[in-house]
Amino acid sequence: MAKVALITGVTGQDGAYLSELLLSKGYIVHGIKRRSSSFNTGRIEHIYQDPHEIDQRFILHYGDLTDSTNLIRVVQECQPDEIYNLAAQSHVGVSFETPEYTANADAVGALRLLEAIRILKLESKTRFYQASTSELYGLVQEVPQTERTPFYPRSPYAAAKLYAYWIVVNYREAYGMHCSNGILFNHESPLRGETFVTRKITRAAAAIRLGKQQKLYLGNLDAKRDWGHAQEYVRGMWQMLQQDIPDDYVLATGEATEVRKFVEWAFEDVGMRLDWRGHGVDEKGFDAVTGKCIVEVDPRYFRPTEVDLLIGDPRKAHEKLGWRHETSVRALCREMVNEDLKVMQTATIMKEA
Ligand code: NDP
Ligand code: GDR
Repeated sequence: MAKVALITGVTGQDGAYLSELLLSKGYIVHGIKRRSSSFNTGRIEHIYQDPHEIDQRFILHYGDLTDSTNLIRVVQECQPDEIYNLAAQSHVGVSFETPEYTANADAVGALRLLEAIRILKLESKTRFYQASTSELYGLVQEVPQTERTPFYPRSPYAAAKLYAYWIVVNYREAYGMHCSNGILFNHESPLRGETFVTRKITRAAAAIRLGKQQKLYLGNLDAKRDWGHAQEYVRGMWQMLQQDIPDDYVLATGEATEVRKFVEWAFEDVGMRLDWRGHGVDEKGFDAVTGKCIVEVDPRYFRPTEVDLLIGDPRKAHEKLGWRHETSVRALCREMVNEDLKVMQTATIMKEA
């Protein structure tokens, strides 16, 4: 019998890679997608199966993490062996503008799914993965951060994810459910959402190289992140649910890079060298050959409270899951730039608010 998985957030970066992985392992994969006025399935088009096909193994359901009746019905229909809760309002900056919605989807959404499992009496059948995050660590308490480092969330997003983290631990302890938190550090790819900083940078470098954009406006260039490749991180999610005993795991590379450095690499990868001038809000990056200003700091992208440094210690995942990252952040940047050079040949530039 093929295993059945349900993925929320199936149309997102991780949802797309996880669907591919589970299909390659012979799973039947159900995904929850939101209704949208335009197509939002671009990342999963290549695995989409028409509902009229016989032997359909990839099945999409309309749904939303803010709608419990919908979630209960979808879980009842799929009877999943594994649920991966990846859906979220996942943008930290945007969470300051939509804090209530973020709490509803990211915190209560996780609770709704756990309750759906209980209401349907699937506690002993269904394993649960929660997309927890390094943003839980927030204000630096310890470096590098492990499963035991205290949390100090610094945004409505992180505070919502903190609730989700603890409700998962509580349902594991209270009801003996197989629930695990993956505390994942930033992971990127050519499928990364266009407003997260790495993709914003690689798209802009490609567009500026091709003469389709003049300037890249960014926020805090000093922030440091532990960036890995999303395709490798979804493997870790699956490995967590294959363990006999549920637990919480950090997935990270153990290496942190400044946003400024990532900008330099991306422009280097399109054959441009940056010459930085000024400091803080005045800081600007000039193309060393033409002398044109191509990068500028815009305070609109600063966050009311920032997370300065995230660097993870993935030793527990190495030892217990046998999980390891493979792609270096330098290679990740190059891969994203190369893909964006292809995308940008035909793309129209969308302006970020
Ligand atoms: P994305 O933003 O790419 O994808 C989020 C997904 O959630 C999309 O499919 C989106 O749908 C869906 N979604 C948003 N709100 C709702 C809702 N109310 N109901 C149902 N679906 C909804 O995120 P990633 O793939 O990068 O991340 C996956 C998860 O992992 C998220 O929970 C994120 O917070 C978490 N995480 C991500 C990390 C990273 O570095 N990528 C690191 C640590 C944690 P739509 O396509 O319609 O917008
Ligand atoms: P993050 O990712 O907040 O870590 O959350 P993001 O790429 O948005 O920011 C990383 C760092 O870059 C700084 N920054 C900018 N960020 C954006 N988005 N746009 C800019 O113009 C810009 N300039 C500088 C940010 O201030 C920050 O310090 C991601 C998401 O995927 C979360 O869902 C996930 O939980 C965490 O990673 C781990």
